[in-house]
Amino acid sequence: MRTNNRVMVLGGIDAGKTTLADALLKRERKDKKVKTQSLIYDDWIVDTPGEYIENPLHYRNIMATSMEMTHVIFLQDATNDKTIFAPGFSSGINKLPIGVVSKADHAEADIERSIQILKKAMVRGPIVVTSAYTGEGLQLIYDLVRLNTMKAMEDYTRQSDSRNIIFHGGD
Ligand SMILES: Nc1nc2c(ncn2[C@@H]2O[C@H](COP(=O)(O)OP(=O)(O)O)[C@@H](O)[C@H]2O)c(=O)[nH]1
Ligand SMILES: [Mg+2]
Repeated sequence: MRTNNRVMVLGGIDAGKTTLADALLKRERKDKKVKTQSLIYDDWIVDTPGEYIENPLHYRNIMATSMEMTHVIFLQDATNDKTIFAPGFSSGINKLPIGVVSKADHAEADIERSIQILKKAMVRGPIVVTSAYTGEGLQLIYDLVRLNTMKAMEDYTRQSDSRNIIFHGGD
């Protein structure tokens, strides 16, 4: 994808951050068992270890890295009824937020629950339902990462006829 924009992927351990990054970059990892230990920069995506966001000691590093980004993905695992995001979490990072639900293909996915979780974590912004396995919703992420304002992301969401995207307007 040709863009100067950059996105950092935040989410809990096993939320599917690395699998999503690989799918977006159409990349096959040699050793899928390797845990993400540090910030991984690859092309237009920065993958983060779940430990980063689960440990307040790493917040400074997340904030410093986010300075170089245009967007931040807040990733919620559709199979997980818990979240690592405190209410309003996205407002602490002054970058364009994209809420993403992962593992929509999973038999135990609860997409509505995940959307509600992301609505609490995000003050405002698009929420996209995805599966890195089936590829569903990935095109929406490519499109959103090219956009440079909240207004453009809102307009994009409102004109989209995809069932996999909504715009959360703070309600
Ligand atoms: N069903 C399903 N499983 C997924 C998907 N994405 C990731 N997983 C699984 O979730 C687990 C954690 O994925 P990983 O990308 O390592 O999570 P990370 O810790 O957030 O980087 C792995 O077992 C993946 O195979 C998906 O789209 N669908
Ligand atoms: Mg990982």
